Amino acid sequence: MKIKFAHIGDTHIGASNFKLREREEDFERAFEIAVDKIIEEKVDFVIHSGDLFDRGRPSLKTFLFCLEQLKRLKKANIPVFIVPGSHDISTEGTSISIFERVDLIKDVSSREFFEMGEEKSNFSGMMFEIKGNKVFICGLPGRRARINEIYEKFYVDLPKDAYKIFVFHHIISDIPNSVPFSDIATSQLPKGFDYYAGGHWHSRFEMKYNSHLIVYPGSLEYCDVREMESDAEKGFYIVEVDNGKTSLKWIKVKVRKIMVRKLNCNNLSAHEATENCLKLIREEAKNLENGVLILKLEGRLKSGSRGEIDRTIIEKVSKEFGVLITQVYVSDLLDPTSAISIDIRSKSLEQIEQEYLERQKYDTKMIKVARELISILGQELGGDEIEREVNKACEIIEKEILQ
Ligand SMILES: [Mn+2]
Repeated sequence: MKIKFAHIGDTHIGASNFKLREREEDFERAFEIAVDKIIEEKVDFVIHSGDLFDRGRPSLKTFLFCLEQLKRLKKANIPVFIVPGSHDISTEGTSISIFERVDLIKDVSSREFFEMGEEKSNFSGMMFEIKGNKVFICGLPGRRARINEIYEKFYVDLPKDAYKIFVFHHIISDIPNSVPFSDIATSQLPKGFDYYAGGHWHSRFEMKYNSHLIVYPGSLEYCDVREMESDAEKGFYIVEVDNGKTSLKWIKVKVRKIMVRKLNCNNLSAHEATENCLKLIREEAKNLENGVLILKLEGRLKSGSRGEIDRTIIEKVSKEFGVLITQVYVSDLLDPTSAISIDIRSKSLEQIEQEYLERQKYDTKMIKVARELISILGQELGGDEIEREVNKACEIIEKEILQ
């Protein structure tokens, strides 16, 4: 058995960042590049694990763009199988059903999903033959309501002689840091499939499940700043099955440069912090090539307030130097007198001290000295001891800071 398919997901066509038309075009461009590569790779079919569109009712422009791309796949004789994701569904249904009517896409999510009974529900799937190989595809749409119950009751008659793919748009508990976003325990996934095509989680993730593969390609473009910070790459998978062995090839898709920088503003005035932002923009502009720059300011200002970081001049210089946009975040920047609040539940005094000093953005050396001083000054001392401890403190400061 030899099968080759593409697994893509969370393409969010129609999405944008910072209300920029350019970023909306980037999402389209990413999809177009993916379609180019899919055609180039001559795959047998495409699996899309949901969130084709960013909204249940995409704009006409977005819809027509997607139509053109699906037509290209159709022309290349590559069928597309999908489950609607959470973003594809609106109160009126899903726009994907329009593509289905004109035979450009096949929704493999079970119709029985909405008519579930009390007992085990027998879900159906789709069987088709490609180059003499049988492939069975079955899936669930990206709905949240009663989702645990639905997975518990999920039952499907699996054919023996087919390659079996389960397509779903839910977050499993085994994805690191997915809590509190996970929808189901990994063990709730139905057994017996060869490939589990996941969507809804926007970062690339692969794992083994009863010696088969669970795969999330993640989103095709950076949907928000968190993804810009955490994900090095975006893309999708080409999956090859050869005599029962499934292998994955990652295809990177990059449309625009995105750079995230942290800027320590400890002991700076608001004006100096702004100057540092400008300096960084001037230095990095040539590497950015009309890209997106995210500046995260942190530490405690010496004077002025975080509201005085001059975004107007930052935007102006950013444009002058050919950066598409510079976004400045000040949520981790402290004003000279603002308090730091720390959740102290189930933490030791040492942990609280450490966290407090880290939040102040002192470097490791300073934190070490501060901890020593706290411990010295925290003792109840008398007579000679005081002088001895003060000398000790001075030594530490001299050794660690003044040298
Ligand atoms: Mn999504």
